[in-house]
Parts: sequence; C-alpha cells; structure tokens
Amino acid sequence: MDFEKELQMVTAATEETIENFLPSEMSFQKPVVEAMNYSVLSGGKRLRPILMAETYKLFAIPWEDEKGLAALVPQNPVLHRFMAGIEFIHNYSLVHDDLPAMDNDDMRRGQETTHKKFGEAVGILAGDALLNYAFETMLKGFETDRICEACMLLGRTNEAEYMKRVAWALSVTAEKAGIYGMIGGQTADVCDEGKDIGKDELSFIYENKTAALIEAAMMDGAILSGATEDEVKKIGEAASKIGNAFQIRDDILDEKTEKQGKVTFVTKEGEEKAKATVSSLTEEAIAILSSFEKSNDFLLELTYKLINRDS
Ligand code: GRG
Repeated sequence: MDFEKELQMVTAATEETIENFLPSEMSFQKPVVEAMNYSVLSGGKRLRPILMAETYKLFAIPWEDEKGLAALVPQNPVLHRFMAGIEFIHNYSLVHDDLPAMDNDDMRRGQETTHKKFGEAVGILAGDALLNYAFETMLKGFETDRICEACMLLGRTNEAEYMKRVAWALSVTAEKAGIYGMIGGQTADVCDEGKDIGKDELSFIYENKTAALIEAAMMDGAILSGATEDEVKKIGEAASKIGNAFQIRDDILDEKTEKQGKVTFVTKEGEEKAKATVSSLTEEAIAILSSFEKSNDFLLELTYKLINRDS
C-alpha cells in the first residue's frame, strides 16, 4: 500500500483509539473536561501513539498477523490505554507551553489555544488534569481482564510477568515525562531563555524536552509487546535519535519563519551542520530499527518522513 494512504488510515485508527478514552463532560467539573477534550481533539499528528503501536508491531507476533489480517492498531487493550495516555501527556505539555507564563501563544494547530478559549485558570487546570488523567487511564491497564486479553493476544501465558511489564512501562513513562525528562528539559529551556547557552545545555534541552517523550512512547510499545531488556534499550536509543533529529528539524523549519532571539542548533552550528546532523541521526535510528528479527517497513518510512518533513 502507498505510505501516505497507510499513514492516513493508521492516524484515523489511532485517533479513534484515543477518543475512546476521553472523559465525559458532566457535572461541576464540566469546564475542565471540555477544555481537556478541546485540546486533545484539536488535530495533531498523533505521532507518539503511532510510534508506540508501530514499535509494538515490530516485536509482537499478533494473532491478526498470523491470520494475515494485520491490524492498523494492534488489538491490545493495555496498549490502547498507553497510546491514549502518552497523547494526553503530550497535549498537557502543549497546553501548559502555550500559557502566558511560558510561550504565551494564542494559536495552536490552526485554532485558539486552550487558555485563550477557556481562560487561563481553566487552561492551567486542563493541563494538570490531562497529566493526571493520563496516569489514571494507563493504571487501569492493570485490571485482570485486560491483562488476560493482552496475554491471550500475544500468545503469552504468564500473566504475572505481563503485569510487571505494565509497571515497567508506567515507570518509564513517569520518568521520561518528569524532572529527568520533559519537565527537566522545559525547565532549562524556560529558565535560561535569552542566555547564550552552551552546546551541552542545548543537547540537554533537546534530549529532555523533546526526545524523552518519544523515547517513552517507543519503549512502552516494545515493553508491552514482550521485547527483551536489551531490545527495549536499543529502542530507547533509536527513539532518542528520532527525537533529537525531530527537534533539530523543527529548528530548521522555524529558522525559515525567522523566529528571533532563541539559541537553537541552527543558530549555534549553522543550517548545513543542522541538516547533516538530522541525516546522520535518521540513518542511525533506521539502522537500529532494522536490526531486529522482525521488520516494520511502515515504521522505517514513518521515521524517515517525520524527520524530513517540510511543515
Ligand atoms: C510544559 C512541561 C512542559 C513541557 C512543554 C512540548 C513542549 C514541552 C514544548 C512545546 C514546544 C516545542 C517546540 C517542543 C518540541 C517538541 C515538539 C516539536 C512538539 C510538537 O509536537 P508535534 O509536532 O505536535 O508532535 P502535534 O501538534 O502534531 O501533536
């Protein structure tokens, strides 16, 4: 199948998976729930849950595949909860990043930012709520019937071992979203804005602010599919390269719109070096993703297209 067509279908199926976990707009908390749903439903590439599901496919031997019916999104109820959870965390970070105290943006994904539409207090609460609700959603993956179904679909018999995997994935997600990940990177970015930061701090910001959540997404996919510790580590390395290349690519695109006053890879190293680094990181990531027993051509092409995107 043509890649673009397949990407459209996978994105639509991912969108549906996420929508199944959106909270109901009711009672006195309705304003915050409306703001949460507005931010999640405002478009977006759904990159992190797609990367999670595609990494899962790289290691799982799903039932569907054996019957020649490869699912667009693998039918694992625990995986679905982590796909929604990672997208909720990503959306909380965008809602907070747009606030007046941070980037102070009025528009995102072609529509009003959440705080602009619902007011600043509800914007703050919607970000908090998305982060908390992400963990509520993922933690419910522990329920016995879901663990049993996941094991059955993966052809695994040891349910206690699969529960340990769910705990492992939760721990990876919490760490990569927290002070040793995305929040840590955002802190350095915000606190040292306007300063002539060095290369070490710039790479710290890229690795943590942008790459860490992509690492969580892909490592969770591997963990929940039954991959070994070594395989999960390698996936983390590939995801770090993808995340860093994604951010440098973002800088190159931003440079075109002449965003001023911020130290980026492009302002520090120049556009040529930035492009060369994006290429080498992409090749290294693709080499790792091609080194496993099973292959996933869609994941390879997605990695390539994502990093070489024009917008
Ligand atoms: C507020 C804790 C906290 C963190 C904010 C996400 C973030 C960290 C800042 C947003 C600014 C930025 C340029 C981040 C780099 C990562 C990035 C390019 C995010 C946008 O991700 P996409 O392109 O967004 O996947 P969509 O809209 O497609 O979901």
